[in-house]
Amino acid sequence: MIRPIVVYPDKRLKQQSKPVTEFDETLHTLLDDMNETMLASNGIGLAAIQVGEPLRVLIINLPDEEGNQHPENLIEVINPVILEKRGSTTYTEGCLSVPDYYDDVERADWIRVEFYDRYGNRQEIETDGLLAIAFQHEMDHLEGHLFIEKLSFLKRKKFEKEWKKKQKELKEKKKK
Ligand code: QAP
Ligand code: CO
Repeated sequence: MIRPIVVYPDKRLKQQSKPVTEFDETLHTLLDDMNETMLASNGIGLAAIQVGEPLRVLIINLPDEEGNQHPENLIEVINPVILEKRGSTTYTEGCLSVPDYYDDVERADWIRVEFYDRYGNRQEIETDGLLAIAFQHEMDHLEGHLFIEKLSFLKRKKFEKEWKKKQKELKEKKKK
């Protein structure tokens, strides 16, 4: 089932997510719903809190060169921990909870992460490039952080201004 996406400035996005303790059917349904929701919204990554579940769960599915997403490339990530990180890289990020805003964010360019799959098996991954960026972006959600919090003061002002303008335009449209 597609679940509604929680959008900024909803306070739920600031919540600390709790570790998963039961790798049961409820978790599997959450993961399946998150995947359906992400694909329906043209996302490449989604954290559980973005559908209102404060659990340390995230999914990532990076598209291929043609921009197509494949089910076999889906990574389900439970209770992740960054064990090591190196270097820095900048990427123009977006977020399903901050629709239609994109800006440059600096992050580590190589990470080693420990996590669990849906059955509770421990996994470890070393990665760089877009996958490393996606892991860090989604893991920030688990701590209640959004990419816009990482912008410079001026860029954050630019975001707030554009966001307010958009909200106003949406209100005008509703009146009609
Ligand atoms: C996080 O972001 C991410 O504004 C996932 O209108 C960001 O899936 C991972 C999206 C950067 C790696 C690099 C955003 C879709 C999707 C929008 C997303 C929109 C439609 C964002
Ligand atoms: Co996000």
